[in-house]
Amino acid sequence: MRLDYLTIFPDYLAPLRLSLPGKAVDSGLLEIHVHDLRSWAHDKHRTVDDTPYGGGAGMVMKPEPWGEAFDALAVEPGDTIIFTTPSGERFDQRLAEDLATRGRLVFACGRYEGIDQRVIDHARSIAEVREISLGDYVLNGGEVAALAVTEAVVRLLPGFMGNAESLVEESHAASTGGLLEYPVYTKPPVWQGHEVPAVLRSGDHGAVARWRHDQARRRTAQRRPDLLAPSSIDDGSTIERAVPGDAAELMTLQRACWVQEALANPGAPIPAFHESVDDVRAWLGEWDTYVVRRAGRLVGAVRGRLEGPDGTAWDIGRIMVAPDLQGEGLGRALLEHIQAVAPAAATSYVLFTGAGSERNHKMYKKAGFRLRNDLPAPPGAVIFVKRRSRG
Ligand code: JD8
Repeated sequence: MRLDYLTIFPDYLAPLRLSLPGKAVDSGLLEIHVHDLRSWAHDKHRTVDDTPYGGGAGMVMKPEPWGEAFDALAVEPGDTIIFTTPSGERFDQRLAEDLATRGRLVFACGRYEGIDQRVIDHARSIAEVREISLGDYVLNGGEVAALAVTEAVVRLLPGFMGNAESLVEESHAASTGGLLEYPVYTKPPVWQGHEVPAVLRSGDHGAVARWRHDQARRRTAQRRPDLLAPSSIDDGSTIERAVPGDAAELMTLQRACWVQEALANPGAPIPAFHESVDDVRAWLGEWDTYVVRRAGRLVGAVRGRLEGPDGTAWDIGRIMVAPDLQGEGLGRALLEHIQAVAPAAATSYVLFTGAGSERNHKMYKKAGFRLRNDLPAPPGAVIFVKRRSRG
């Protein structure tokens, strides 16, 4: 991959030669060229900025030096010009993975109040253009963002990372379902009175993997619920927080879903049958409720809230999947999701279902829930409980 940088502060990009890319250059994996934009400003002061048309504070970068620079760098249609700008598309791992497929990236690092818009418009006529923002905060120029994008892209290049498989387990990597990383530990086993979690020294790889996954989901739920919100269902359906406007569809769906429960549990009272839209709207205000939509149709839902004597039991309920879509894993995904979004205070999960609802029993046991016949349950129902694994 070839990387070119256009900037009025070439020294700002000196780090490129230091860390990661340095080795890649030596191994021929990478070509790095940093160019001073003033090389294409020909007046005595090598001016690259001027006052903004329409007035206002600050200065704008003149178009001519950029145009000449693109010509001098022989930028061509197969190349990608990256303008780092606060008004760009948000940079993330998915975009990094996309840019890592390119042969040449040309970074246009602006300063002042920005670059004359005609430079971007012109660039679109000679190459692929991506306007990229590092994040929702204001920097003084585009160089820092160019450095960050470079590191995130170059480390994905085949043959670059010493141990490629470590890429697999990273935050935001598609392979981890976009979850944040789990906590990591190394020797000594006890430090400053802090012990390494016993499961990590157990040698039980299955238990370690389950612990790490749960830690990653818990961290993500607490720190970045937005990463969880989209969906952990890989068929394009989205899991979203329910809104009052979902009440009517929810009322309809639950009536459809509990018909099977009624058939599987003759004589058992089914509260879901007797709730009006207003009743549903009312309990939406008392429960954290999530709905699954597929092509706009509400096809599944689940709710959760803290209960129990000390408010540490995450009571899960109304797991529902449209009868015509059952058996595709939507129920399992909803059960996983509602556990993941449980607040930190939750130390256990509890739910009940019809005593005769064998298929539900199977799903809950597979998800690590235990049938607790010793606990009081609503008429015709049984209780399932699962301890929440702690670090
Ligand atoms: C390029 C000039 C400064 C920005 C007036 C402050 C990226 N995530 C990001 N935040 N800021 C930038 C960025 C800022 C830049 C330039 C990128 C060129 N500035 C300007 C507009 C307000 N000053 C960025 N990527």
